[in-house]
Amino acid sequence: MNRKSIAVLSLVFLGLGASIQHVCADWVDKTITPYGFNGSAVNGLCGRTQVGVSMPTDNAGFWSGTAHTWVDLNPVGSSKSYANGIYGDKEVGTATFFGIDHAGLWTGSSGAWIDLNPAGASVSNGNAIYCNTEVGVAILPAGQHAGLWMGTSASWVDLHPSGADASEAFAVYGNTQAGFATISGSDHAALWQGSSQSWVDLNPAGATSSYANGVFGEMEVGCATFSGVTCAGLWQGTSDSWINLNPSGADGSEIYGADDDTQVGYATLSGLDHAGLWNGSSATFTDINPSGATFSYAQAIYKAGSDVWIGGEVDGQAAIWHQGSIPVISGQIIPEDVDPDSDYYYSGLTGSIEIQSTGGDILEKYPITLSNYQYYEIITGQPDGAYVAVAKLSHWLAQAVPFTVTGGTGSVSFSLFNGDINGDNFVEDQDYSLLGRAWYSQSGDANYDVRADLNCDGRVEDLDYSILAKNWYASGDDF
Ligand SMILES: [Ca+2]
Ligand SMILES: [Ca+2]
Repeated sequence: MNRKSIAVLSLVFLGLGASIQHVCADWVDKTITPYGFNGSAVNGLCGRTQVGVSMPTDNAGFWSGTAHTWVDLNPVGSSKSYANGIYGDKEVGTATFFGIDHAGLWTGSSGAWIDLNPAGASVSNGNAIYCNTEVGVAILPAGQHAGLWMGTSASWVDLHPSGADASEAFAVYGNTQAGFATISGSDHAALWQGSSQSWVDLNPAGATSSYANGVFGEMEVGCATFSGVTCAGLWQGTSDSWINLNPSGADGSEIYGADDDTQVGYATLSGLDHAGLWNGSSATFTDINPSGATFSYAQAIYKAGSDVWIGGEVDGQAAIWHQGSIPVISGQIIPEDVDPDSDYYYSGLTGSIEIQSTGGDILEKYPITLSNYQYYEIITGQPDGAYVAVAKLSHWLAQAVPFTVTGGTGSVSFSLFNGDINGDNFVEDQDYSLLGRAWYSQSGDANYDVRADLNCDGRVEDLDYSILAKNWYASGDDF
């Protein structure tokens, strides 16, 4: 529901797939750059799910609170992509095809990409989503126009105010859209209610430019520039309602998102941008830049009672903040019989993990990518108590292990039987057939099947057969 910051990417390298936790005031933060990437940013969040981008290849994706839960959304044929907004199970953003940006929509997977580029548009960007409405911008023959969609390219509604030089929508809440329109060469924060005619100019008196980056209920948030200083602020529907939130002593500031009575963004303190939050006045600014971090941005906030989550970035790494501790379940998932010299031995295997009640009801399910030494970490929404965790990796059988969540944390580890080549959670005849089809092949051969290479050494041969024979007719736990 907010605008992506123009952040300077850090060259600081924190380790692939690493989750690093800091404490600042009563806010705990965690960086969540996925395995295989060296930087990332959270652009939006809904509940405990975050959307954003991972670098250096610029892949759109989403997380469920940890590096290990990253799901890559980059569509087939796209050279780069960005996920900018999320609502429920829908993500909105932009993907680049043959050098051209197209706005689009996902529902949880890269294959679910829906291209929203309006007819006649040379370029478009999707910036935010709320319920069934997406907002953004398209470059049309008539110029740069703000607009909204309802899930399809054909649903495009042009919001461009009559007489404006350019416009863009950054945020949506209910039937309200927020962004800016360029009037006589100067960018003015703008508000719409679903049509170009509904446009309201929010530019505060005395401001040389302004942007509405976020909206929640009757409140718009963003920034306005006075005498060269960019100041965080909020509005309630009119330019006269502007409240300047620039903290005392800050060189500048900006707000990107809001939920309930809280606004998030950053303030520039002694030349460095620090993530922060406000509660409606400049004096309420709280600096949540982690101790030891150089710079940070808070992009989005989600509040559910006392459970408050903020998403953004710290030193060029995607980050989440939570008040109090971050509730995690962690441990190891050992895939048995892997060649210790294999690349897979240390990291990169993918699968999923379920948290079940002791009665077998599925409470949470997450995709996972293991990091170094088969470590995983997920954020749990479950209260303290007894549970069962079930882990499954590609050609290993599922294993259920009872465990408890105590004080918001749980620890549970697994050792999975190998040999389920077709992934049906049973080692039997079909797996034997697939092994036979790939028999004596090497990585790169036409008949090589990575699933049949049970010990992950790049060859399908006797050692793989031995593993199959050892676990013949074994079945996994319910999953
Ligand atoms: Ca099988
Ligand atoms: Ca092998």
